[in-house]
Amino acid sequence: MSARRPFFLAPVTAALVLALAACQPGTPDAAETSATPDAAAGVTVSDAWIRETPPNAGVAGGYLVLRSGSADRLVAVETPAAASVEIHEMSHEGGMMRMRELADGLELPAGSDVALAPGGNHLMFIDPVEPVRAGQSIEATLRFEHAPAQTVTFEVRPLAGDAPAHDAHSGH
Ligand SMILES: [Cu+2]
Repeated sequence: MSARRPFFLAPVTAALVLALAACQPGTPDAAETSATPDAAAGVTVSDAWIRETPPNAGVAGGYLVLRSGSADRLVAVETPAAASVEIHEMSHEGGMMRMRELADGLELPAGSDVALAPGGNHLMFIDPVEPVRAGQSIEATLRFEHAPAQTVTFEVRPLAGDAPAHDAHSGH
């Protein structure tokens, strides 16, 4: 009797596998692919932060790392926390560092990290609605040429935030 069981079970298992496989094409699998961002088209955002500003500052710098699975472009950033947000690049002009708006947005080559960081490309939050203070967070929506828009939480870091050795070790 027991010798027949494998023959009986095998077709049932095969049928189940086929039924499950048939369900896959229409099923969104964003949750599964989030662990391997390069495998999917879409943009992964990490380390989003804004530098704390002195009172009455007219602008605040925003930084983050973007990684797109396919060639894309960051074209706009919107937030209720500032009058507007511009995407700026830094360039040397006549020996001086100057910043200017990237009118066509920021290029995101497929599969590489694009870092916006102090001293380089950055987001410029113009006329913050309230002073930008360390410990707060600010939400902003990133719009891309191809990928769906994405709302990101920017953590506000202290003015000395890009020199962590100073405050991190001062206690001991
Ligand atoms: Cu700027």
